Amino acid sequence: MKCILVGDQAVGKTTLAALFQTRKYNKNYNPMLDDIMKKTIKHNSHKIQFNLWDCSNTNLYDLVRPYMYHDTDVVLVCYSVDNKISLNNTGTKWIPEIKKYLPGIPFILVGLKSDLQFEKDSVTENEAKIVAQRFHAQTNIFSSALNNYNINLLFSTAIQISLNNQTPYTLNYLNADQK
Ligand SMILES: Nc1nc2c(ncn2[C@@H]2O[C@H](COP(=O)(O)OP(=O)(O)OP(=O)(O)O)[C@@H](O)[C@H]2O)c(=O)[nH]1
Ligand SMILES: [Mg+2]
Repeated sequence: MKCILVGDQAVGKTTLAALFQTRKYNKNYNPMLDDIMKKTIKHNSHKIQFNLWDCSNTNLYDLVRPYMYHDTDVVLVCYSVDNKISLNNTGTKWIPEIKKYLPGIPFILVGLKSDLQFEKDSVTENEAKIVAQRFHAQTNIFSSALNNYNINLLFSTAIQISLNNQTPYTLNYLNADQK
């Protein structure tokens, strides 16, 4: 099962990925590190590997990034709640890019750093909802790695969407692997 993180620079993707892997907030995490975080989850008594890919946003990577998209089951399109431009860029850059390279693949619109949602000029839940509806996101979730807010909800939703998006063949294969 493959889930990718995309979104503007510094919105908190790597911090989220690190939290997913280690279950604790690490503000010293190396922000340059692109990585694949792996976790085995149980589904109906079968083990499934959930792979979270942290796709770098560096412009240099614009040409190579699409190669990382292959075989994705679900996308987390991220922006930072304290940065309206990053929300705007989901609609102008990130969602069009995944619709181009991953047509029909479901995505969640994710507002990271939700601990900053009451700061001046931050994104409101209503603004996020409008973007999510306009671009047909499966859902939209505010979360904070700092406060560990909605992190479980975010990944359990992503896993559920991935499962629904698996072809029967893949699921059979995974189940057979356990025997
Ligand atoms: N307040 C707050 N800050 C956060 C949170 N998550 C990450 N940050 C901070 O935001 C900054 C950027 O985080 P990264 O995880 O490196 O962001 P990124 O999206 O991976 O950035 P690039 O790899 O450059 O695209 C760091 O200083 C983090 O400590 C959060 O939930 N709340
Ligand atoms: Mg990063």
